[in-house]
Amino acid sequence: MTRPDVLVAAPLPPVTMAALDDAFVVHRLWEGVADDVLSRVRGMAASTLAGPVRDDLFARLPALEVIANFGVGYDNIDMVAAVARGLVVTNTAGVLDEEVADLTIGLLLATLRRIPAAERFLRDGLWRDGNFPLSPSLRGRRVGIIGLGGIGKAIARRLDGFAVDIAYHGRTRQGDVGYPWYPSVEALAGACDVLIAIVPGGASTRHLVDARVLAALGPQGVLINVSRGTVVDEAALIAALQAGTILASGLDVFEREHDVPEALLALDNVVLLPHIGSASAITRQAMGRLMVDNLVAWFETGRPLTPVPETRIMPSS
Ligand code: A2R
Repeated sequence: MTRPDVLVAAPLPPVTMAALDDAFVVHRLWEGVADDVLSRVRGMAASTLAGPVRDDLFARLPALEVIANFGVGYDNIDMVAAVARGLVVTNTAGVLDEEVADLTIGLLLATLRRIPAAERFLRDGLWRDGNFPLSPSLRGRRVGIIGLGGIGKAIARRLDGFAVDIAYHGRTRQGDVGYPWYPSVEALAGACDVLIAIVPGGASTRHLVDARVLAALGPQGVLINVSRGTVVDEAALIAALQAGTILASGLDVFEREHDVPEALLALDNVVLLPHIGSASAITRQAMGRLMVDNLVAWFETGRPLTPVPETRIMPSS
């Protein structure tokens, strides 16, 4: 069988690029690809890291059948256009849940116990002159998870071990989940003093955490965002942090990556990370493997392993 032509949107880990090169005739978009070559492309490896995949690109790819995304979130892909063109889209659901959940707990504790500030204090030689100020605590807190999906549940499993109360919000109450459900983010915020956002990005979750939610969270409230920057109204968050109407925030994602507002950088009640939720070597390797396997499964069997719900393709069993 001739190897299908696959377009790669942006550089991926070397082991993933090697696997793509083994299975397909690979074209690297960032190196420039002629239109007659693009017209042969049947598959695409996309990634959140590569920026948006829009209809103007699809228009140059008339033979495109499948987009395999490197990442579980696929808000980088114009799904309306993809569905209209009958494209199959896959993500890397499942293989990064535990890694992102680990990072979330690390960010939560770093924010509450002020771990980065404490380390700076020691490195700056200030310990000789006195002890680091007492920090807030996770003890006695109630944690609200916005989006109790694969990653949200992995976070909840960890939090069970920390002896804190847990509640959640999603569009629907989950029958098999014992944690209390709240029908709105604002109601959840009113009942909790930690909020963790782990929903998909895109239009339906844009500014789900806004000024009203932050006001409901209250002056002892802590917001952790490990989902997408668009989920939080960043201007409202900055205002709340500056005014002290919430206590602190830990952010792994931002509205405009990689452009973090100066106003956030100037605050000392935030912990800011450069979108590293899934960014360990082993997990990025697993994501790359699943992305390649999805392309291979599509071309060999017409049944990808982890299609996203919008494409209505049954996964292979
Ligand atoms: O709403 P539900 O009951 O379908 O629950 C899903 C929830 N969710 C939402 N909650 C409130 N408003 C929305 N508009 C909304 N849309 C979805 O988010 C579900 O509990 C959760 C998503 O779960 P999974 O599909 O299993 O996603 P996973 O793997 O946990 O990843 C979540 C996101 C990714 O899309 C990336 O943006 C980020 O985490 O890494």
